[in-house]
This record gives sequence, structure tokens and C-alpha cells, in this order.
Amino acid sequence: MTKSQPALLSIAYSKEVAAAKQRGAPIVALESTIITHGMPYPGNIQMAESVEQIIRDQGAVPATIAVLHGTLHIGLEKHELEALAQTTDAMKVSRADIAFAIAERRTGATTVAATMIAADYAGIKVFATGGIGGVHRGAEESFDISADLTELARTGVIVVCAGAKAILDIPKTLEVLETQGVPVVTFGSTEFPAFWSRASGLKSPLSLNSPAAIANFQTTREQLGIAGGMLVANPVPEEDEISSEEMEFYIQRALSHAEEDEISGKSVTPYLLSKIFEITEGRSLETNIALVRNNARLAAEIAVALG
Ligand code: PSU
Ligand code: MN
Repeated sequence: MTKSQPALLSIAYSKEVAAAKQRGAPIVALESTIITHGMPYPGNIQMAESVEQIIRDQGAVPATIAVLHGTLHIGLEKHELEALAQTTDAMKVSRADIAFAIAERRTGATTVAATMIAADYAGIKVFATGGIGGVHRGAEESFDISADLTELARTGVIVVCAGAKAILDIPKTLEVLETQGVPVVTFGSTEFPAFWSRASGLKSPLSLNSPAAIANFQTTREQLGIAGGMLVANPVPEEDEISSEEMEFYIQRALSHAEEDEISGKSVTPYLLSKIFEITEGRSLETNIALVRNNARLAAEIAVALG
């Protein structure tokens, strides 16, 4: 066995993704941490299934990515997706530990960073999610900066999100992305969106108005030999948003709970999301599902435009 062929690496493509790869059809990657750690059951499975269908309706093929009992899955069969949505002990895996989950035969839900790694491995160029990880508020003390940001700098996948959550420090998140050379392109607006809200008060570094223009921009970067991904921010539809003033009130409450409960590290994002879900009596989840669906549509259009 040569050094470049690890003994245990086992990968499974779903039937649909394998067929799409064979005929060169556009594919959109989807993450799984949003399913296991981002939303409660059964809202999570409803979201995951409807998002996959939206991608099919646009003429692309969905590839939900996860590690199931040590096998890296690129695309999940329906029963696998359903089982994952009800798993309560999946690891949340990023660049640091996706290989650990495979080597130790564990089940791991992939974050944005780990999903990008798997998508790139499978030759998938576009990925849809809700929000990315970023620089947390108080990062000057905690050093809590998501590995999603450095992954965007190194791995050539277009990530479509609804901006960064206001539970993060959005100005610092944009600064780190700029330092890392990651283009941040807001679709159809000059303002960078804040996940549940269309407004963040911050100007987007770049803006484009069509999926074809986004595809063309990434292709041009590749032609220049610039490695790395691109962050596309797609504002939540107006009818689904929660205003930033209202959100700030909920976020402050969630943050003070997190401080009281001494939450740190990987648990911070899932904890804050579930607190906000409780505080808003489920409304934040409805907005979350609506924006992921909106992102899936745009990601599929970009994948189709890439050809
Ligand atoms: N944002 C969401 N829902 C999520 C996440 C982010 O709206 O579920 C997940 C994503 O998988 C993202 C991860 O990659 O949280 C970031 O976690 P961390 O901050 O620990 O890097
Ligand atoms: Mn973190």
C-alpha cells in the first residue's frame, strides 16, 4: 500500500449523485450539521427534504454530506437522511476532525468547512447552507473564530448562505474574510445580510445580480490561478425576515444565558440557536428554513450556470 492510499478511507455516493457525476450534471452540496445541531427534529428533516427537492426542481442534484458509521457519504438516500435527522449523538465535524470520524468509524455531521472539503474531493463546485460560522462576539478574549473562514480561503467551492448570524461579530467576520482573500458577494443587494434579517448595517464588499455573473466571477478567479472559495450572501426574503432590531433583543438574551451556563467551544453556535428558537417560540426556525430554501434555489442556479 502506498502512502497516498489510506487503508480505511471509505466513501459512498448516493445513487442520484453517482448518476449525476457520470453524466456531468450540476450538483449542489448540502451540509449536515445544520440538520443534527442546527435545528430540532422534525423541523430539521422537513427542511432537509424540501431543500433537496428545490435543488432538483432547478435541474440540479442535491448531495447532502455526512460521515455515517465511518463512511463519508456524498449524497444520502432517503432513509439515511431520516436516520441522521433523528441521531442525537453525531459528532460535529470540521477540518480538524472529519478524518477522525472516518478513522474511528463514528457518525459525524459536517460543518461548512468539512462539507467544503468533501464537496471539493467529489468535484462539486457549489454548496448551499443557512449561515456560516464566523468570528464570535468577544473573540478578542475567547479566540473563537470558526474554521469555516479559513476553509473558504483554501478550498475552491462557492458557498451560498444568508450572511452571518448576528450572534457573531459581523464586522470582524468580514475583516477576517478580507484578510483571508475570500470574496464576499451579496446577491441582489449592496448590504451584507444578517441571516434572520436582511439588514446588518454593513456594506457588502461586492455585489452581483445574476447567478451567471457569480459563476463567471469564480471561473475568472480559477483562470487567474487564485485558489479558494467564494462566499455568496443571499438576503432572506422580505416576507420571512425578522428585523435586526427585534433579533438583537433576542440575541442579547441568548448570549446572557450562554454566559450563565458557561458555554464555550463547539457548543456555542448550537446552544445559541436553540435558545433563540425557545425565546422566539419557533419563529426563528421558520425564518431559518425559509432562508435555506432560498439559498438552495440560488445555489442550484449557479451550479447550472457553471455548466
Ligand atoms: N449557522 C447556522 N446553522 C448552523 C451552523 C451555522 O445557521 O447549523 C453550523 C454550520 O455547520 C457551521 C457551524 O459550519 O455551525 C459553525 O460552527 P463553529 O462556529 O463551531 O465553527
Ligand atoms: Mn467556534
